[in-house]
Order: sequence, then C-alpha cells, then structure tokens
Amino acid sequence: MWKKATIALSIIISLGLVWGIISINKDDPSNLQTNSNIVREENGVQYIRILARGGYSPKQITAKANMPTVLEIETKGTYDCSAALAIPKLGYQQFLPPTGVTKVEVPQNLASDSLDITCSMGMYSSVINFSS
Ligand SMILES: [Cu+2]
Repeated sequence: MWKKATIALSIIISLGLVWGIISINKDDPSNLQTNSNIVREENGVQYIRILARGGYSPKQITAKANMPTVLEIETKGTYDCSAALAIPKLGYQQFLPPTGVTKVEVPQNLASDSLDITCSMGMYSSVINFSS
C-alpha cells in the first residue's frame, strides 16, 4: 500500500519536473529568434542584437570579423542581474535601463576572435565568435 503511494507520488513529481522544463524552454526567447534578426548589415556596419533578460540570448552568435560592429543590447522588463552588463574586452561596464536598447560600439580591430558578454558577476554570459 505504502509502496503504491510512493510510486504514484514520484510519478507526479516527475511529470511536474518535465512540465516545468518544457515551459522554461517555451519561454526561452532565443527559440523565437532567427539568425537574420540577430546579425544584420546596414551601410557597412554590422549590428548584433542581443536580448538581456534572465541571461543573454542567443548565447552563441557568429558574426563577421574586422567589420565596424554595433551591439544592440535589448532589455524588456529586465530586473535581474543581466542588466549589469560587462564586456571585458572593451573595458565596458554599464547598468542597462529595465527596458530599452543600449548600443555598444565594437571597434573594427576588436571585432576579431571572440567577444564575451557577461553580467558583472559572471553568472550569465554570451559569446560572439567573429569569423573572417
Ligand atoms: Cu549576474
């Protein structure tokens, strides 16, 4: 009798966990983005759009190397620490507004290899890989 109850309980808990994982993935905004609205070119400048909310998405981006590049960091009701943005390679550290788009220029000579974007505590991150 006890065993049956325990089995039933663990099935219910497992279903709850699975459901939780599925709904977390549904909310992941990177699932809705396509590459064409992440990296785009306009008049010889490369723009890279990153969403900061509960982390950064997408977490991996491929962009062109050695091009004048502008990051557009978007916040949308962002009250978590992903609003405390740090880009070590640029010596950049800034608190983003809870909602808006913050532009960060990446000089052409630094648009090479890779560029790490993190929260100031290093808990969340994203990386841009520049390929020539
Ligand atoms: Cu953090």
